[in-house]
Amino acid sequence: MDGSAAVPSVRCVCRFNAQDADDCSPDPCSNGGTCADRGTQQWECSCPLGYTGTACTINVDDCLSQPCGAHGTCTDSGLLDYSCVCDSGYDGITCTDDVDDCASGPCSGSATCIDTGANEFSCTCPDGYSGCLLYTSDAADE
Ligand SMILES: [Ca+2]
Ligand SMILES: [Ca+2]
Ligand SMILES: [Ca+2]
Repeated sequence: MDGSAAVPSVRCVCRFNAQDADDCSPDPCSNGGTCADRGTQQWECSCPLGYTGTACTINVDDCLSQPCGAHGTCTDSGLLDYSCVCDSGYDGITCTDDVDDCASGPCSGSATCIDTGANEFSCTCPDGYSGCLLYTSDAADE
């Protein structure tokens, strides 16, 4: 005789709350982001282009990729847009165009102008001429 009463077999079945709350209601995503419920108090926003952050509240810095290059200053101008202010001597949407410093005809009539860089040009005299050079970029304002 072992003295013990028969112990009923007990099985405890634990369950997670099957009714996991909908973490997308109310919608935590801003600016048109799409919410996905990822479990218990977890959610994920898929942000539209131009926005980032866990709730899509951050306006992406459109200057991060340095779209204005080495010769421009970029300003984020809103959603998926930026503007470039070019350094002196450069032009174009992305400031990659070296301004033609000979366009204004800075050399005297018989001299040939050569654009030598940003805000730089030089005038060369044709063979046989001397003293034709009237202006240089040093003398010209700008
Ligand atoms: Ca949930
Ligand atoms: Ca932006
Ligand atoms: Ca130039």
